[in-house]
Amino acid sequence: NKTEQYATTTLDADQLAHSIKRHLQQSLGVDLEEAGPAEYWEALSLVVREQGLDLIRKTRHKERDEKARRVYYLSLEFLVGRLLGNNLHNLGIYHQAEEAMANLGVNLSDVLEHETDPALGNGGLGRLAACFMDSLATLDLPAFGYGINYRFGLFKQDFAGGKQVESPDAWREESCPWGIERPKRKQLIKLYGRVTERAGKAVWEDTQEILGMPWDVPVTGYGTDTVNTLRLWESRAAEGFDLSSFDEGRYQESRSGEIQAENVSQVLYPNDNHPAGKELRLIQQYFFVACSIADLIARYKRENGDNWDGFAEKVAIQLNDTHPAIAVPELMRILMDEEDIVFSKALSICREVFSYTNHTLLPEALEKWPQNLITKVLPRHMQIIHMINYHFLHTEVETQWPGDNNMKRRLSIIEEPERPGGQQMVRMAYLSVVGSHKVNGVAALHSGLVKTTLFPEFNELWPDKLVNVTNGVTPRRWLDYCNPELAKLIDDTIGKDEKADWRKDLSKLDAINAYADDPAFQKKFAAIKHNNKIRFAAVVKELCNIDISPDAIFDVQIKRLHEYKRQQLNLLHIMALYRRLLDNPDLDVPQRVFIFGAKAAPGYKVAKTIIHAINRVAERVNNDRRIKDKLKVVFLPNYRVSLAEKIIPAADVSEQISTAGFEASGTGNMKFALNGALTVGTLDGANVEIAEEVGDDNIFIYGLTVEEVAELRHRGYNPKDVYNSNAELKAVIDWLASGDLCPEEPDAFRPLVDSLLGGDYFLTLVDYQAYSDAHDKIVETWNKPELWWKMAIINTASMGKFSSDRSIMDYAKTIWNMA
Ligand code: 26V
Repeated sequence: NKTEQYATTTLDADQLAHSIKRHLQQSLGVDLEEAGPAEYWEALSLVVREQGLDLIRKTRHKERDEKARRVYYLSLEFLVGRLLGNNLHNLGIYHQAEEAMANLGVNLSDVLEHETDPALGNGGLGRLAACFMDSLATLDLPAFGYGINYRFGLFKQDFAGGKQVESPDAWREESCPWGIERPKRKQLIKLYGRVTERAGKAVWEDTQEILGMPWDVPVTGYGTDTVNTLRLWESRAAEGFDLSSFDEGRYQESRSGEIQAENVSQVLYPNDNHPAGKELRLIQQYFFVACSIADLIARYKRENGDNWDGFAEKVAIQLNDTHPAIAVPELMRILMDEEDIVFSKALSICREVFSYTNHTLLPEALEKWPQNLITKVLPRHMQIIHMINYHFLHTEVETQWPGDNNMKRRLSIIEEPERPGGQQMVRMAYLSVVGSHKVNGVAALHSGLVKTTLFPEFNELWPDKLVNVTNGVTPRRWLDYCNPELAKLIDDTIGKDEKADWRKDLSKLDAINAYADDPAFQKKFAAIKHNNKIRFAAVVKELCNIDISPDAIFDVQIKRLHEYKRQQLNLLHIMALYRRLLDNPDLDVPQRVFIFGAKAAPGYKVAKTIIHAINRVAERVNNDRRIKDKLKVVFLPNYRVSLAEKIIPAADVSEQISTAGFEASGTGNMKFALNGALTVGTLDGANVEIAEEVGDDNIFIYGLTVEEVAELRHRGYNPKDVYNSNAELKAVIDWLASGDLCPEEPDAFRPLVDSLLGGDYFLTLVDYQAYSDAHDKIVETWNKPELWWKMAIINTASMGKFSSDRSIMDYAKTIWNMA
């Protein structure tokens, strides 16, 4: 009987309390009397882990019995966030756990606060991967996530004198009950060495070996028994590692000169949108790719035997950006060198299996590796890349553009040096396109630009290859879990029987549109926002010791710090508002709080300068009694998923103000609108689709469009002209440059001022006036509460499209051929 075999978790509060006590005493060895929230957190996590393991096993059996087609999501980052609360929700035992804890005299929310965020990602790309894992399980799709179990996640951030200071995030040291070591599934992978030919076959030898140990994290789905696996690899020294060099007396040399096995999974690279080009990073990429491909092939063979003809029917591999692109030559190598499959067949298998998601158009973020480095670390793979390139240029490109050598040079996977003596570089994006059957962008606008500006020739060659899948976010974490009062209001309004559950079908929210004008509903909606703001104000008081009023407009910009995201535009405007208040302290304006959260890549000078400047302005503004608390600026240190869960439900205004054409999609924009914040934003990324869904009247769109940006760039633009013609803008930039905000280091903000006046690549100054005008409209709207809450409700009600369930169904249909 199937239903019995795959029965749902049904634990009541008493059973939970019993299991919690058992784990406290028998797994953790603590007495009930001495247990604090940290111990209760661990004990409850162990209870949930048992449930997860039980269901993960059942899911695997079911899939094995059904010989299911699986999708493998390869990503260097999974920014999963705290897991206990989310798992309790998904397993349907949150309230039981609340009751169980209450009976033990403990508050569940205090307990949940004891979990350290697993910060295994930088930002949008890693968080998207986590939302996708949630949706894959919720939709009962057979899936594995593959990544790295970093010892150190993204650095922790502090401020000293307003400047960012980084420290290591040893997140696992606290104890992490979620990962389960699976020695049976360990892998041995090779690096370095050389390729020789024997009997007409390539042999990769004299290699160094590294052991990959998998840690499995169960991924629960909402309202389903499906629990998928996130398999994260940890590197270890293999037995015999370095022995050959040891024998030859080169032990010392190789220990210092080459990468040590244990280092490979130590640290997540913190450079969002800018590749570091380091040998260790390339090895990280290959390490987790090689472990994962070997692992999925072994699974395929266990379930389907040795026949490769069925492989592409059972396996779909999604490359999350180009970071795992080395998977293409790795699978080619296994097929050709180990399985004796000829090149052309191997390539067509790869192309059936792989697809690639592009997450950025920023030229500096597009990965290129020196050919010499790949040859050193992965000599056989470099040969295979050459073979793929040769085939691609001399059959496919040649057929499309006969005799066109210029086209061959432009499309080559190998980029020739511009200057003599320069290096040949491997273009990982081209390798990914050539090795995949589908390539997708992450929002309609972005995918259009992928076709027209990033890969126009590929689009001509393969007109069906480039497609769009607009990003989404999981409504479980980003509404149900983080905003329980709003979730309840929605349930009370549209019903919560299984069919109407917006948690499983977010388009159900549309029914809320009917209440947008309803005064009683507006009142409830506004009261919930107010409560969320009170709770968040307490967080701000605790973390920053700043008092903010829940009656103020909470205006929020939380995302990585990057010039293209234009936190500096927000800053310039805040400085102008402050000056307006100083000029006229009795100005009749609502109170406003501007809230920031952002980490800068440790080596990104201008980004760090912007953080410093915001903090200095905050200090000045927050301590100036003349403006009577009409303006406050808060920069929360160490922005991360668990903070986002507290900020987003409390936001009134969502800042999505990137230079048009630069933000591929954005996903924070979706979370804010879902929680009833109004967006001030440019026509960039998914903002365009959000505006389509909510309607132009319910969003504050301003600024240059993609076409206008291109046109202005083409015409040539001098930021000094804008600076000289806008007195307010000139005044705030001069103030920044004056040293007044940082007397002990008067030139501190020079890098920012120079970036703005000497080029202004991201057109901050050009968009300034339109941005300021948009904010005037925000204030005007705030002063008409019925209008404001109507717009806010329409935003929540119109977010159905932006569920990651819809994104995953799009992938399943158009790319993975699974639904
Ligand atoms: C690039 C690199 C370059 C190598 C060093 C490490 C590293 C780490 C991450 C990245 C990816 C940057 C691209 C990225 O995160 N893109 C974001 O993807 C989001 C999900 O699709 C999207 O919403 C954001 O707009 C986009 O910026």
